[in-house]
Amino acid sequence: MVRILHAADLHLGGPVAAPDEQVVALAQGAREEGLRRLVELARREKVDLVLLAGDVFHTPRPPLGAQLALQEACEGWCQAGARVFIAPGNHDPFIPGSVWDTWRPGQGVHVFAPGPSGLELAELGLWLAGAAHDSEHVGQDLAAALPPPPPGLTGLALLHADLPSSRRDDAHHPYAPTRLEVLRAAPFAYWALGHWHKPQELCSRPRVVMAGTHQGAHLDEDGPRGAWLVEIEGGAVESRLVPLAPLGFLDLTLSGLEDVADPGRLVELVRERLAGRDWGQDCALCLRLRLEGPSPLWRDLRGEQAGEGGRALARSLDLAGLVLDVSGLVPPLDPEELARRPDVLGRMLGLVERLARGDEELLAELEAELAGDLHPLLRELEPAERRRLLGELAGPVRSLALRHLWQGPGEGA
Ligand SMILES: [Mn+2]
Repeated sequence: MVRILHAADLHLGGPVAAPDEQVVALAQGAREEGLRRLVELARREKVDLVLLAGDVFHTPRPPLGAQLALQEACEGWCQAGARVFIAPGNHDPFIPGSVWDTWRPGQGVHVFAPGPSGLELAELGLWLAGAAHDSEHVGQDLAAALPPPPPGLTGLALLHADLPSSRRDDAHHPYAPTRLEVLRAAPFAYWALGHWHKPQELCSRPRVVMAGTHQGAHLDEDGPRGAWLVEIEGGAVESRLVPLAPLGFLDLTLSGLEDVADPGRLVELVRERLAGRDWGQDCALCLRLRLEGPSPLWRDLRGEQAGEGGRALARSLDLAGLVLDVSGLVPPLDPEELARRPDVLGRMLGLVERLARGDEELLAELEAELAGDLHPLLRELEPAERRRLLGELAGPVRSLALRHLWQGPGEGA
């Protein structure tokens, strides 16, 4: 059996955002700590090969610390008995003067150069094909050009490449674009890919795996991140993601909090959503929590109290960092009933309800009032589209009015 560690998009030397000041130090060292964990994992699992599918560095000429970190990792992998293969990507293309151009890797480490090539790993019965990006914008389908395995060897492919995804309909991104059909038709048993930062298996036969980054860069790269352990035995290929990012990001929105009056219940609700996901050992979690809609908790989390509330929630939930967004949290009131009140809040909510209904007269008035201040992009829109967008402001404006103008029962507005 051959055991492989497949990782990509380490972006060494690149930033990791610290959305909360509590995680600044963690974020700074997260990529390199993640790399040390990759070495540990290879040692523990006794892997034969380490495959790094591009964007190992964030830039073609990364800082010295990032270069040393990879050097040390390669020494660690080799000492653990693994051979290391790297196929540079669009962030770290193999160009003159780049780190790959000047680095002299030690024995046991191979960096693919531009131009598809393959090499025989006869003792493992394998053929490994790969190619480096030779610019930041490779328009060629490198996957289609990889040399096939000679008879009798199992083929592996190592590449940084883009595929059409559900998010982006345009298939022609200049990052060695290819298609799943191309990968499926080629004679490789395992495609070790990089480029997308979200880890995912794209196909099971042949096995096509986008490794994902080993450490998310910011809150939008949420969910567990790590590297893939691949086992090849005979014709069978198994792969699983091992989460190991030192800093985990999670983006969570909770609504339907009408009956949540006590903070303990809120903590429970968040815990339920955190459970059931494997973040790996020693993962410091940084959560962005959006609370939305009417809730009695609004009172405890308004204005300056949101700061103290956030710190208390972070402690209760054992989080390394918490970004609490309560801008959508409103008092548990009936806006339509309030809209009938004869005061500022009532008048305001009355206008918001008309806005939400798309009241033509009000929208025309608003457009005239805002004409000089509208963003140029908004000004260029068709009037109907512009009015639709203005109408969408009703929700946020209603939240603002309720949060800031309503003082609570008996206190008036
Ligand atoms: Mn990339």
